[in-house]
Order: sequence, then C-alpha cells, then structure tokens
Amino acid sequence: MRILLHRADGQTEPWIKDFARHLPEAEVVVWRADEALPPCDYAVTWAPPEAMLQPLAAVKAVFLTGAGADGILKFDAQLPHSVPIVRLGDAGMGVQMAEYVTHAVLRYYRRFDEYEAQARAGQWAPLPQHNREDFSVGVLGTGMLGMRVLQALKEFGFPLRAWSRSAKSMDGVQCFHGADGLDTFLRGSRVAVCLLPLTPDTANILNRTNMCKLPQGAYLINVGRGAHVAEPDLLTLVKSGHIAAATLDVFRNEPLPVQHPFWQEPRITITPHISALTLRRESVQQIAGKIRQMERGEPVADVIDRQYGY
Ligand code: NDP
Ligand code: OXD
Repeated sequence: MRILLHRADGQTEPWIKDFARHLPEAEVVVWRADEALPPCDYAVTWAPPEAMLQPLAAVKAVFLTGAGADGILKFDAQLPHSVPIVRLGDAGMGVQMAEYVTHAVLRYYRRFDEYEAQARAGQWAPLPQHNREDFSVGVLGTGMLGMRVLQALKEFGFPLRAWSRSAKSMDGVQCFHGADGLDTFLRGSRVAVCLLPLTPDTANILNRTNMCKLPQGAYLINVGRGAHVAEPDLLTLVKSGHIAAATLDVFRNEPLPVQHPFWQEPRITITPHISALTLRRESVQQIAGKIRQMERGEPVADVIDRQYGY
C-alpha cells in the first residue's frame, strides 16, 4: 500500500515515522511538484496545491489533516466525486476549541480584557459585573466542534443558543436553523461564536447587515474561517461600539498581513489560527484506522458531503 503525503510546512519526517508505527505495511511517498510519482492508494493532505489534483483524482480516498475541507473543495469541480474526502473526526481538536472559546467568553464576561487595560494604566477600579442572564452565547454551527463548545459552556450557566443548517434539539440550548432562523438567533446572541464550515452559503455571513442584528455591545469570536467575516464591516462596527470586542483566530489572508488595520485595534484580539491545532499522533492513528476500515470494505466516518461542502 502506498500513501501520498503532502505537508505545506514541509515537515514530513515525523508524519512518516508515525505512519510507520500505526500502518507499517504502508510506504509513504512525499509529494514533490517536480518529481514523478508512483501510483498511490491513499493521499494525506489538507489544502493541496492545484498541481496535486491529478494524483488525488486517482486514489481510493483523500484524508485531510484538518476538520475543514474548504482548502481542497475550492477545487471541487476538478476532483471526481467517486474519491471520498475524509476529514479528521475530533482527533483532539474538540477540547482545544472548547478551551479557546470558553476562555474568550469568560474574558469578556468577567471583563478581564478591561482589567488588563486598567492594569497597564495602573488603575485599581472594580467594574460592574455583567448579568449572566444577559450574556447569551450563540454558536453558529453545531457540528463536531460547535457541540463540544456548547457542552463546555453549559458548565457556566450562560443562556445558550445554536444555529445550524438542519433543525436540531438540544437540552438547555435554544436551537435555530436555516436562513429563516438566523435573524432571531442573531438578535438574541450577546456573544456570537462562529464555528461554521466555509461554503458558498456561509461565506461572508458575518457581514454588516447580519452583525448589526447582534445586540448593541455584542462580542464576536471567529474560529471558523476568515472569509465568514466581512473584515472592513467588523472594523467599522468595533469602532462604533456596536461590537464591543472581537477575538479572531482566522483571517481572509493568513498570516494576517502586517499592514492589516486589525493589528492597530486594541478591541480586536488576534491569534494565529491556533484555536484547535492538528495533533499529529492522534491524526495519524485515526487516519491509519480509517484506511484499515476501507481496506476491509467497511464504511468510514467523517466523509465530506460534496453536496453541502462540509
Ligand atoms: P461540522 O461539519 O461537524 O459542523 C458544521 C456545522 O455547521 C453543522 O452544525 C452544520 O449544520 C452547520 N452549517 C453548515 N452549513 C450551514 C449553513 N449554510 N447554515 C447554517 N449552518 C450550517 O464542522 P466542525 O464542527 O468539525 O468544524 C467547523 C469548522 O471549524 C471547520 O469547517 C473549520 O472551518 C473550522 N475549524 C477551525 C479550526 C481552527 O483552528 N480555527 C480548527 C478546526 C476547524 P448541520 O448540523 O445542520 O449539518
Ligand atoms: C482545520 C483547521 O480545519 O485547523 O482543521 O482550521
């Protein structure tokens, strides 16, 4: 069995070692644009270069080393639907995302960001507490990661809301769905957490019109994709105070360019796409297990639905 491995960071050795441990029968071939490849059975990549599409079209399945499939589905038309694209199923990402979002929500709820600023200015001044019942948290996207985040936030007793494509019902969470449910969902969400996949339906969803529907003084946490947010609109709304502050982990252009105005806005917290990192060992173990299932002719979990793009 041969596995074609592509790593944008060029760090292939540790992946090869982990595959040798979990799937010793496989030979791992590293993708290089300028070298002819032997035929491969499976491919492991996340956001492949266009030049890799031809070998990808010839494998039994493409395994993504991430949860989001937008990096490969931008080539949807060039990839045969007969080749399943399989994303990671948690593999240690859920708990990281829960930590990140919980931290950001608590930072705003307990006003730690304001206390940080006060401390820099040498000010000792207790601020009024936010009311928990007014601090509703609305999660856009209730998939693998959104559900894990909601589960973590339940501990703190915030009113919880969720928005998805299909109808859901969850204990202790007010659920909304579809285009018709979006307005009501947004109007009641003091904190909006974006955990949507990037698809033609969700691109730019956090535009001026939709962000204006959030209550005055709302908070935005974007951990989905940069292209969910209309960046100039967010900047305008933060400056006007309609959005009190934002925590952003993902951006239209990554790394965020040095001249980007977000760097100059103290109410925007920037992290470099680290909210839920791919854990190599867990990922290889999971992919090796799925390859074994496929070899036995069994169905595997986490196959991307090409109709919906996630
Ligand atoms: P899932 O595919 O498990 O869940 C996606 C959720 O989004 C589902 O609840 C789905 O609804 C909902 N959804 C999709 N399209 C729409 C739509 N048009 N309208 C309303 N809801 C919609 O994804 P994950 O939870 O695994 O991951 C979500 C995203 O998080 C990834 O696609 C990726 O972009 C991002 N991510 C970011 C990371 C980071 O480090 N910043 C790390 C990992 C992922 P339904 O339930 O009805 O299907
Ligand atoms: C992912 C990501 O999709 O890291 O896994 O963004």
